[in-house]
Amino acid sequence: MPHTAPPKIVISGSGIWTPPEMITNEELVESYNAYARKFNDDHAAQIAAGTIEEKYPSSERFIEKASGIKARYVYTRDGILDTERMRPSFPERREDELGYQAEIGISAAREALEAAGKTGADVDAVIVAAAYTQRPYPAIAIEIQEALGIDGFAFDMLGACSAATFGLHRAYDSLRSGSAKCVLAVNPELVTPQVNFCDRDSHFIFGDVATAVIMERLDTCTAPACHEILSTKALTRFSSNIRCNFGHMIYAHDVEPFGWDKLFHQSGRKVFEEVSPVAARHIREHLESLGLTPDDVKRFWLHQANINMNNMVIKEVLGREAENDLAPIVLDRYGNAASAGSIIAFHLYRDGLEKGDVGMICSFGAGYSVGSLVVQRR
Ligand code: CO8
Repeated sequence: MPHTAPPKIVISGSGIWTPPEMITNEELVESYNAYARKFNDDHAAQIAAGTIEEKYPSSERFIEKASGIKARYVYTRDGILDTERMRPSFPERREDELGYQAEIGISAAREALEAAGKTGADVDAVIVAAAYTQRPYPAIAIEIQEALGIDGFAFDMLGACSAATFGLHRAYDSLRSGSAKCVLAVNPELVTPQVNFCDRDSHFIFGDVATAVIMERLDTCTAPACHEILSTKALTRFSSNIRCNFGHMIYAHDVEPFGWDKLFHQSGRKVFEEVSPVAARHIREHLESLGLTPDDVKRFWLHQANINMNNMVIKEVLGREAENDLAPIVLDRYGNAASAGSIIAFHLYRDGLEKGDVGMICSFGAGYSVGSLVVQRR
């Protein structure tokens, strides 16, 4: 049998939907502190008796220093800052209306299609990859497929912080094997409904966004510039240090369906200390496997959970501090947008590389999971 080389695969377009509304640290802290004062007043007797823990105030200075986050975009501010509610308000949509995640995913997808010079008719696979899907079925990906007039197949996949990169890995594998010829990968990260805005440790972390990427074979690409995928690499290690226990079993559990553990919760310090070295090692080993050194990489588009974590990872990878544009930061204004962080960074900072320059997209976090793609500007 003659050996045929696998096709070259490229990212030919990317897109983003950024919510029109934003909440600053100042606003979030003001509302949390008002909520905490009222909670302490309402539970003064139990706090004095030691049966309930007092709530301590949140601080803007802490948030910015500990995380690098100054503000976050949100689908809606409605309800989040209301001290009687402390969660966003999303009116339930009818079954014949477009769902929320499909809506934001479609906006990002349209921009990605346009950048790639493609229409829905050119695409034959849709992957929705996110930390959450708002329902198990029908898949959000199939709803997006239908709305954009795409043939072929579509499916949803979860993967927490690495959903987006793992989704791109699946797109790459499908294109290499020939099971698809043009893939739309979408990350509708609508995460604020899962944030515990009553939890001082995590109320400031997350924001909403949707990102999308078009991946295809180089020989079908008509975009003026594209990024060839040189290699993909993934790693997972089980940890409950970032966890959400909400799921379909709750109906049968006879427990409080909206208890604190059913929302996002984590041991942030442990995550920081355990994930950073794993991510740095993964990046070095992935590059080494291609005969590359970290200094060969012109841009790192990293997961956006914490600026100190990104600085630590980059310092460990390079053995020195990085220049400003080597590993762009978007979490100051986007917050942690779950798995979409590295794709936001790629989308906003993909320009400025010369033909032949190498870059790396890398996610790390819940699971634990690390996912990377080494790309080359063409
Ligand atoms: N204001 C003031 N003080 C505070 C606050 C606050 N808001 N929060 C905590 N403190 C206090 C603590 O109580 C503690 O006080 P003490 O010293 O008296 O005990 C002190 O500040 C220090 O606390 P920490 O040690 O926890 O602070 P850190 O410096 O570690 O910062 C972070 C906390 C920012 C959470 C940091 O640990 C971090 O970012 N870690 C990495 C976490 C991470 O990467 N997580 C991944 C998230 S998951 C993901 O990215 C996507 C998948 C899930 C999507 C879910 C969407 C809902």
